[in-house]
Amino acid sequence: MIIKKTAFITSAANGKDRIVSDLPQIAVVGKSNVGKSSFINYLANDSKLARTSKAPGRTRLINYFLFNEEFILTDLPGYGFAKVSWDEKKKWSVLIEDYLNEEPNLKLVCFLVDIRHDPTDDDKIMYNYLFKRGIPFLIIATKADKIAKSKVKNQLRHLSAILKVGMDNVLPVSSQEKKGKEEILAKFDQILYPPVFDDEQDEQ
Ligand SMILES: Nc1nc2c(ncn2[C@@H]2O[C@H](COP(=O)(O)OP(=O)(O)OP(=O)(O)O)[C@@H](O)[C@H]2O)c(=O)[nH]1
Ligand SMILES: [Mg+2]
Repeated sequence: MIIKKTAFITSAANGKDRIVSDLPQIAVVGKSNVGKSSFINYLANDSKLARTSKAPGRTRLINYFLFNEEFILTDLPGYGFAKVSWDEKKKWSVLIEDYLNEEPNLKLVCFLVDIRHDPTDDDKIMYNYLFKRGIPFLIIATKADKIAKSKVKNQLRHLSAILKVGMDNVLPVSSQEKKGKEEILAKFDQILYPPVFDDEQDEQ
């Protein structure tokens, strides 16, 4: 899949602002500052599409982006950011949870974790949630440029063992060095356009 055209659609601060569209959706989740918005910009090849920031807690709404007029990528608020009031945390977690629970066209979650660190307690909550709900997800290990190239494979193996997913489902990415998106876009292709086999032919 080649991304040729992207556009910001809108933001939602609560459930009633969420958009209704027949297009398939792919959500990007992960702790605050893990690199969700940068990842979206890297996929889009547009550093200004989603707002990024050195300070955690930048994305506070659900932001919807149209990709190739084919699917919608959603940038969700990051979780686990300590310097946010309890009320605001509650508001974000309801926003995230309701979206994951209720969005009928959600096809895949890109679950971002920092390649350098073990999953946090909040990551484990998110993992359990996705797993229990049977939402397909892909683990994306961000900031791969921050560790030596020779260590990347070991770290992916380590993350896949902790999260009990096959190595195929843990993909490294560096939005800064612009590396890793081909494998991720190939997964998007697989999910959005699964092969259709003709049953009748099998029976002949
Ligand atoms: N070295 C490096 N830095 C990165 C990479 N991706 C993101 N960053 C940096 O990490 C910081 C956070 O990036 P964001 O994309 O804003 O993170 P986010 O997950 O959207 O954060 P919230 O919106 O606060 O949840 C910024 O300073 C980015 O420049 C990467 O691949 N490599
Ligand atoms: Mg963000």
